[in-house]
Amino acid sequence: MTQENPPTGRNDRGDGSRARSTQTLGFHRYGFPSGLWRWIAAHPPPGVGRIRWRSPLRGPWLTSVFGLVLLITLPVVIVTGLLSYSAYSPQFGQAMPAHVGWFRLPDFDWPTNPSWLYRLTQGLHVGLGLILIPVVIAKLWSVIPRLFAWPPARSTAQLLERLSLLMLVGGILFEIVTGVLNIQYDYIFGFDFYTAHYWGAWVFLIGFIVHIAFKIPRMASSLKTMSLRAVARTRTVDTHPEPTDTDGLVAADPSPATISRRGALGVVGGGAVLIAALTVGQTIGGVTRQFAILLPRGRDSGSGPNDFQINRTARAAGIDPATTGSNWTLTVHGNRSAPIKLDRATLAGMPQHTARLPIACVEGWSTTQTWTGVRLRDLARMAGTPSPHRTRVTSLERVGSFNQATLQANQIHDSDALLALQVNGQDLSLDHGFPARIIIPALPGVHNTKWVTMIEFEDAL
Ligand SMILES: Nc1nc2c(c(=O)[nH]1)N[C@H]1C(S)=C(S)[C@@H](COP(=O)(O)O)O[C@H]1N2
Ligand SMILES: [Mo]
Repeated sequence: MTQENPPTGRNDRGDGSRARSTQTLGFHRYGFPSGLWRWIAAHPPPGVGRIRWRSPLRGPWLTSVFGLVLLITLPVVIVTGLLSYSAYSPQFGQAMPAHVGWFRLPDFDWPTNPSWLYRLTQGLHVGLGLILIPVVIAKLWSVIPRLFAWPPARSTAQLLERLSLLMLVGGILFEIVTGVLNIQYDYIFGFDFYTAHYWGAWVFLIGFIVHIAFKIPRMASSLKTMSLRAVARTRTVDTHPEPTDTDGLVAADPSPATISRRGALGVVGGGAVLIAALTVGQTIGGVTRQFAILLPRGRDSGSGPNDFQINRTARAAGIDPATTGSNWTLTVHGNRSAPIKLDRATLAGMPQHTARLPIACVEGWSTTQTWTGVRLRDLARMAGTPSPHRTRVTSLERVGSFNQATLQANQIHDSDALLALQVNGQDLSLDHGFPARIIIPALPGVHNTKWVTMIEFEDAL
């Protein structure tokens, strides 16, 4: 590896001359116009290269510890994030952004079994994403001298590495900011959250892969330089800088330690545990929900059997209670020449089925309740379309992008897929979708349409 600091810059150490001469070779080898590069090297932007980073804790070992944690955990966040896209049934063009070319997982029908699948994947995506924020910050802090190294690169390979670093750091910060804002506020962006978060993820992922390829050997060797057990026993007074490294992480003129390495790891780990404690309530529910301060949306979700999280109230969705009364009917389209109209009493008179199923929102929260209603496959048969290829559900709600959803074949066929009339033994509240709502195992929350007014079963074209 090479020393990135200019001859006159900070961290200029004994090994600098050796490193510099290899880089001079680099110029020739990669055909860089060396005059231009020398000029760039000699003209750092204001401030860059002047700051002295003096923490005695910075060094390859500490960076590698944070790196290892992220190397193991971030793939879970990435994969569950991409799965979230698949769970929206991109084959129907309803995942956002709809057109992503090659940048998506191969098409497959999102399963309905186990019913907690999306609860798990999305809960992990959001929960782990939040919990890792202190680790990401610590990792960035530990490599900060590198981020401001000048000149930005001395060879083509280094330029690629720096570019990947930009994608990695920029990408992860963008994903954290958009993700957190999205769960705290309702789509406040001037751009579409899904589109931004999706493309941000790919920028980050490419940077991540390139970074891993560059850094894994360095990480592995750095981790061997100290044992975690020894670090856990070392007090602040005995905390000394790591040996000088060629990457320039170790401070050239370190200050005395004000916190031990174990203390620093404890702060970061404690931060992660704190966020976990403030988050899990949104999955576990019950009394723990009170502590879920990262829980999005209001906390007043009504009373009795309908007292559980509401994504959007009837009022917020502009539902006129007058349209949900005795004049409400469900229109069912299928292969029958005329659509069927069913009022609520007729639906309640049909065979009812009860299932314990979760609602799991893209925002990470979830709740499992006991739902009762008519099986969707019974309605499909009634409409003369016993094996629909796809099914479109429309809400009374006029505006908003969640007022309709397209469902896959397996999502109609599942014996627990319901048009629910009741929850926990009582009629749905208006906020939970009265007179009738969709509830399907493992379906992302957003597609469990409330205030249903029409269902269209369609055969394959
Ligand atoms: N018509 C309609 N249905 C909807 C929504 C909506 O805004 N309008 N929100 C969806 C979302 S994002 C979620 S997570 C679930 C939440 O259901 P709940 O409010 O009953 O908990 O309803 C879904 N059904
Ligand atoms: Mo949702």
